[in-house]
Amino acid sequence: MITLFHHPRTRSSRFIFLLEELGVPYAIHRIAHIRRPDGSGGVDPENPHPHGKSPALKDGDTLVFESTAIALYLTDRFPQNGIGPVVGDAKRGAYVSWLAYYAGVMEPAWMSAYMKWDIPRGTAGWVKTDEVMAFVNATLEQGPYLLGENFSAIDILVATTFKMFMGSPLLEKTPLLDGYVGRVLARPAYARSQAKEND
Ligand SMILES: N[C@@H](CCC(=O)N[C@@H](CS)C(=O)NCC(=O)O)C(=O)O
Repeated sequence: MITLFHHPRTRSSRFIFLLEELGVPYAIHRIAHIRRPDGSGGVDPENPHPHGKSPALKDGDTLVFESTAIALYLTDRFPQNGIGPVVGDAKRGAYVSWLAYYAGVMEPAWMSAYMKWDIPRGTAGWVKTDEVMAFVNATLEQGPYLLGENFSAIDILVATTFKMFMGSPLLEKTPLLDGYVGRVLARPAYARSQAKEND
């Protein structure tokens, strides 16, 4: 049995969306509280994440943490709905690259922009958001989704993140991005996930 450790309106919400896409049975274990930037909250001792963060996932006794690892684990474990290219698929390389890029480049890029950290080009392991967006835009111009014709779990991570920031000083709203986010969030699995958000 899959159990998603979830706290409403955090990064774990994306995995309700993914699990709905996969159409497999799962349970949601609500994380009672997480640490908040203002110093409130705290680590829930029942949350198996090593740092008390949201999300975490258990598959029987197997613990999976880190959003991109959870995405890859789930789409490999449940390949039937084709939500992530598996080993042997021509898109597998692009899929794992985008997952790693999301965690290792995109999130640090936006976090450093938000914190106003100046990242000198050429020294950090990531690039600034303008370079990220040039790559994202060029990719989305080729196909409706990041991997081309087919929707995958990387679109869940990226489109839900863009939804949060689009229109703020951190991310300009453009017809291309707006169309992409709208396409991903129009999926019935997203609506079903929203209904379970507060479970
Ligand atoms: N790198 C982690 C980040 C998870 C994360 O930071 N989640 C936030 C909520 S969106 C959290 O649990 N914060 C509480 C804390 O850092 O203790 C992932 O992608 O899964």
